[in-house]
Amino acid sequence: SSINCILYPRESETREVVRLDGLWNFLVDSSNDSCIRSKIKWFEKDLSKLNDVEIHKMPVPSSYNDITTNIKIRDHVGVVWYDRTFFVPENWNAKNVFLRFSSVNYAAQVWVNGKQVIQHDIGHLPFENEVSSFLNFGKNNIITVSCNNTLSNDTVPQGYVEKEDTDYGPSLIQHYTFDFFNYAGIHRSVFLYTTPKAYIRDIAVTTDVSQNTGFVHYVISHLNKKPVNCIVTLLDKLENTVVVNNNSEGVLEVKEAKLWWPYLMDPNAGYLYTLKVELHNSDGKIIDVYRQPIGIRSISWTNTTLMLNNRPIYFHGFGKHEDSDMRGKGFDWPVVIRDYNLIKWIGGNSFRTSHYPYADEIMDLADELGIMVIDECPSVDTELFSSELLENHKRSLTELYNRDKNRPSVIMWSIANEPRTQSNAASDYFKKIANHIKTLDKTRPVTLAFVKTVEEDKVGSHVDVISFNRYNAWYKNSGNLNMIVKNVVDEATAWHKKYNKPVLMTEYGADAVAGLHIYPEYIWSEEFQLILMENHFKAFDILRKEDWFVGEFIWNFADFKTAQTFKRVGGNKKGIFTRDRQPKASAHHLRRRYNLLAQEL
Ligand code: GCB
Repeated sequence: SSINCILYPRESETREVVRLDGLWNFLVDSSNDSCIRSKIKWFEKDLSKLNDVEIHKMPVPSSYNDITTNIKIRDHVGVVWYDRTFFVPENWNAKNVFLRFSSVNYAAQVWVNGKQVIQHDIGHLPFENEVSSFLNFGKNNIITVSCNNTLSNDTVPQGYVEKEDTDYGPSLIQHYTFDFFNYAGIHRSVFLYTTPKAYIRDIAVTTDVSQNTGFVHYVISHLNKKPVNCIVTLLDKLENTVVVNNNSEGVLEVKEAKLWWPYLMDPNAGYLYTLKVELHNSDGKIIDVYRQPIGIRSISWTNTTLMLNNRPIYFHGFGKHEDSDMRGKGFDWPVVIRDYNLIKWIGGNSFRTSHYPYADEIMDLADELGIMVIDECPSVDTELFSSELLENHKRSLTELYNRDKNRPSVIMWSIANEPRTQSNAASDYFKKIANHIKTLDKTRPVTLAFVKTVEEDKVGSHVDVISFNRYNAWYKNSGNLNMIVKNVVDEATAWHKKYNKPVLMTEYGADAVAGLHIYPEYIWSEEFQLILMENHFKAFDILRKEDWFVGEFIWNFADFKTAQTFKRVGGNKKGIFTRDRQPKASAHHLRRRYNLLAQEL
């Protein structure tokens, strides 16, 4: 069992947080090779005590695929095992101790001291459980994690596994259509944290704006047996009290509120207040304290515009990936901060978390720096719409909503990337998916990145904003740069005409191998990527005269690794930055445009 992660682990007067990041022991389960070792219950062992050549040191967080020199580990299909020991202080005895995984790809089972404590199966999303009763206090403990990377027709995202004959006997091969390497492992931080026995379980905040006044609606849920007083204080950036309330539910009115704006629109960009929540018992003693950062802003939309604080917004940003050399999808601060510095250098105001939720810490920075985010759940390329998939897909959205609901940077939910939307089955399916997220959240619009043509599509009426991906002069009319402007303008217009909704382009682009120069421009060269971009800009400038055209996102921010195919040269090269985050010619060009757009805001 596992409970859904709601509040990010934060230290306070009443809470302690410890990270279990660092080196873990790692072993590939050979069950697929039908070998005796697969029968071993690894969770009953301590890998560090076994003298076994197959046991590796594995950094956490990281994908395991690119860390060793073993091709079998890189391409492994199935289960791997991780373990490590950790010390629990004696005085944690009196508290609740939670174990939280910020993400594991994909299906994870967790044991503490040989007893199973958590099971969870969707990647890119956190999960946790209270493990107090499994711990040895004042002693060492052992934690074991099994992680299974196989994808099937009912997992989010989907894939299928086949047993194929190889020169060394039958072997499992994972097939998938999505265009990024199927990295696996413990991708983000692992936390141990404590709460008091009676504690704040969840905080839900929505905000609204009228003139200069902000309204903060909040609901606190707490777990406690006796009655408690809930004191909610809103603090500004300098920790001055703005307003206090003595209810677990209410509305705070903030006169002359400092609104949350994207960084290009306001010097107070990314302004965050802190909602300090305290539980007191009847004699006024503090039971629990949690500080939740919040931003005050409003989002509204019509069939032609998307507005932030009652001002129309135009996105100019990126599709991205969590991807870097060696680390794969493993969280890494230098990569995260380098990326934000490059976003600022280039003048972007937004990104889409293509094609799965990004790390909490990346989202925290979007809140704090004032970057708008289209928050995408991990559904990619769906074409078989089973009821089991529907339940899993809904669950991925529930978990995403629970994690990100309080974030000012999240401007819109994206419920899927490029599903095959031409059938009635797809229409029924996405109607249910869109209703599901709309039931959870009425304050944000819902979109989907479409790839089927306007004529074929049967899903557009279920979302609030139409996003579309199209590769003119690349997959379509390859090499022909003279068919871009009209095609882009016509397609965007057709989407708007068909559904009467705001439209944005979530993907366009061309692969370019950094350093490959061919003039006149020819596909795969830096010149080609640049001119392709230039011609899209012409289309966007025509479209921007229509108020319903609300944004442009280049695919992709940086080069990234994919499955092995003859269509990819060491991965997808559509980045305007290389995989090690150096600019191609196109990055300099995009920078000129995004800085001009910024001046118009
Ligand atoms: C797409 C996908 C994206 C791919 C991209 C490409 O439409 O949404 O995941 O990487 O095209 O480069 O083929």
